[in-house]
Amino acid sequence: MKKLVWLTALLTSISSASFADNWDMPTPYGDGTHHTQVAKSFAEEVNEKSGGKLTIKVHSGGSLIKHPEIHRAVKTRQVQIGEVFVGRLGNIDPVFKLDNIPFLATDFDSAEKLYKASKPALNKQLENDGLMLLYAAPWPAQDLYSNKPVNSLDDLAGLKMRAYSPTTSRLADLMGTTPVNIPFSDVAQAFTTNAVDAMVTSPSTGVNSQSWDYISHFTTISAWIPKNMMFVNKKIFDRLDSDTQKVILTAAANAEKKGWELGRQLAVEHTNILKEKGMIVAEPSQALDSSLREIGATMVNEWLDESGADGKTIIDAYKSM
Ligand code: PCA
Repeated sequence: MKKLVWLTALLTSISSASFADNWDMPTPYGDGTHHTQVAKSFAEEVNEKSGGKLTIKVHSGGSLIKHPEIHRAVKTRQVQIGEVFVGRLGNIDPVFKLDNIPFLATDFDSAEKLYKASKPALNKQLENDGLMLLYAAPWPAQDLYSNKPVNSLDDLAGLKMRAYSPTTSRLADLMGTTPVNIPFSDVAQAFTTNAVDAMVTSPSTGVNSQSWDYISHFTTISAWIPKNMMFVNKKIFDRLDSDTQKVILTAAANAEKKGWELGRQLAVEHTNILKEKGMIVAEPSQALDSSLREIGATMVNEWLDESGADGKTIIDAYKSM
């Protein structure tokens, strides 16, 4: 009898162990970035609430899989779940490019509307690759870093501009600068070795890379509010029992809420840190602002040409909100 009890206990532990899933989650940015903090709290909530059935391990800062490979790694089930910067996928489909179009949605309320308007297309595009969107969270608005005051685009003419997506390369062209693709991890070094002269990114990325050590001027052009998104391989998600699926979806909704709150909060806090650290923070001159807005209008039109009827549906939905 004792043997039977022992055997039953053994079988139970084997079967529950075999039902416990372990997922690896690569993220592109480091632990200091709010996106990684949100990803970690998402994973912790799932690990805690799934009652041991699912454990997600976060591998931040490209430590398991480098940023350009994360989308494919989840698609091919090399890993189960992952995070990417939406605009980076611009060459897969125009809906991803929309995330980096300047002067279309420059404050958080508008950015939330644009997200809502583009979500069906975003979902559809991810589904085409066997992926499912879990949540998306914003960066603070994108501002201009330079080594001199920029009163008009002439002040930037011919400079090397960091780009981080197909859309920002196009922006650099239209600004009369030369785009240079530099991942976040190499930003500080790129400036100190003069591989780039200027960049458009959030105050958070300045703080995360200690921009006051390598650049002096920060102009608050508030050009757009890009996002990172978390997605899971749909087949892998579908294999989970419905309780665990619910746990994931609830944690994703919580993560999205937290991500938007943090984006709004850090936009202010991180700009203040740049000031405190001695960077020269200025609002854009009218000349700079109006020529940037013209470029924005050109880029919206180019995007509409590229994205056709699907793009028009998104922009119409956004404008009617
Ligand atoms: N920081 C990221 C993307 C957008 C942002 O604000 C970066 O510069 O790589």
